[in-house]
Amino acid sequence: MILDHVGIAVANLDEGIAFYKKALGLEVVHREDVLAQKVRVAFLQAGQTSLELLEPLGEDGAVAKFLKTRGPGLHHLAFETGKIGEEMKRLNAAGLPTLEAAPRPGARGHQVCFLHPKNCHGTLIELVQPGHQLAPE
Ligand code: CMX
Repeated sequence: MILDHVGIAVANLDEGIAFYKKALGLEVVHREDVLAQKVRVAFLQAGQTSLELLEPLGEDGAVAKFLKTRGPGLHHLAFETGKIGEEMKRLNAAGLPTLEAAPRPGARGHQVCFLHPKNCHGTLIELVQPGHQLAPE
């Protein structure tokens, strides 16, 4: 699978963006509030992949909890698939349970699911299926 993006939790999105621009010359290519995930995100292109900076919206989302308990830094790795439903079935059958029973909407109109870091050697893994690859109903 192709690495789609690297998720990085930050306390302040604009300060995070300013750092990656100043330090590495990375530019924002997309910004969005993902209310279902309780995050405000910015994607910064980094060659063939991108960084997703994640600032929590509110006190009780997954990223808010991550920042409180672990501080800012690497939050997840996201891999692209054209067949997220099939990949979920394959993973579940292989004893790697996805956190969701079915794909759910994520940033950029993509469908996403997650694997718990405890089952992935300490790293939260996301699968993403770009919206334009969704099969017609
Ligand atoms: N990476 C590595 N370890 C993590 C982690 C992460 N992102 N998030 C939590 N953990 C660790 C905790 O530090 C804790 O470790 P210890 O037991 O050693 O202290 C353990 O996992 C906690 O597990 P839990 O009780 O299940 O924990 P949480 O309530 O913290 O939930 C998780 C963790 C992965 C189930 C939750 O964050 C989740 O559902 N994530 C998926 C959704 C998400 O992250 N959305 C935001 C991104 C959205 C986007 O990309 O747009």
